[in-house]
Amino acid sequence: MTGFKSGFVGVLGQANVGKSSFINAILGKKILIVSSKPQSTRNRIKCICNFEDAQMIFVDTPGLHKPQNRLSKYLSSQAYAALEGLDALVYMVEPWSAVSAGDRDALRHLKKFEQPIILLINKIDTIRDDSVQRTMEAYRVLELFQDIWPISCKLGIQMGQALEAIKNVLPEGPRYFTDESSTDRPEEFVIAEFIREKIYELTRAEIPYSCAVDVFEVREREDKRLIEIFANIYVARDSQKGILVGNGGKMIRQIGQRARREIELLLGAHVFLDLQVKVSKDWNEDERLIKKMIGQER
Ligand SMILES: Nc1nc2c(ncn2[C@@H]2O[C@H](COP(=O)(O)OP(=O)(O)OP(=O)(O)O)[C@@H](O)[C@H]2O)c(=O)[nH]1
Ligand SMILES: [Mg+2]
Repeated sequence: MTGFKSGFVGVLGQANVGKSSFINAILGKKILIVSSKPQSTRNRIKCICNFEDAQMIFVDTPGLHKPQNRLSKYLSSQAYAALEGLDALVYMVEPWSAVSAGDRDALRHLKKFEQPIILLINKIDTIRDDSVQRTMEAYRVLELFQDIWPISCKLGIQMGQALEAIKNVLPEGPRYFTDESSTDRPEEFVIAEFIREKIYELTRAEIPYSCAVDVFEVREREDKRLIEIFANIYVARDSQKGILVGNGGKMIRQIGQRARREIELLLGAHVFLDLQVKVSKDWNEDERLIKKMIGQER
């Protein structure tokens, strides 16, 4: 079809600015995990958005941040690696009135990026003064962006305009993905992510950053309308196992209940979820184990 536009659009920015929230909002459903704690996204994840006149494949990335350990170093490197093969980039910030040191650093990397970049200033619902205008101005003078839009993923402010701005810079191209799926990742991956989201929601301090989830079996029962899911949660130390399991198993039960509800919505079926907590000693400080546990990059 002539005039059909398509392309791969990376979404990059500091940790916690709302990159995954933005993609979920555009998709109109929740595929990506969202958390008030930084470093929730660990992988580059492609999400496919179909429109009558366009197909946009958004590539979610781990938030940029100062690396504190091996795992977070790996995450930052994954974010920059995502720039390869993109047709356009969304760079996302919050309305902080100025360009932060972290953003300056990131934008230096982007000087070499030759495709169009759209700046989205998210969370404008949190602002009462003129910080949005000041943020727009601070970024405009850098002359790096094809377009700049203040938005709120939470309240759905100017999402249509942001989407149109992205579509405008995409080339004409084919529908790269023809099936119904919203992501290039297998179902097991999305399920594991939902479990991880509940760990982020319910635990504190270093616990979320010490967990990795492996969904190793999903089976449909023939006698009942039920999907049985078996997953291991790996922690880095024995003491973390105790915290995650909780008193009399209270914590892990709560994680399981919350995750099960979301997985049922995703799959549209009743779910039995079995979670086991295991220790993989210091996995988040060991590059080989990090790649094994979370590094299924494509
Ligand atoms: N007030 C407000 N909060 C938002 C908005 N968009 C996202 N958030 C919140 O910001 C937090 C971070 O959102 P995420 O989508 O996980 O951010 P992210 O950039 O993907 O984070 P990382 O994957 O850790 O880099 C969550 O608590 C969201 O609910 C918004 O428009 N307004
Ligand atoms: Mg994210």
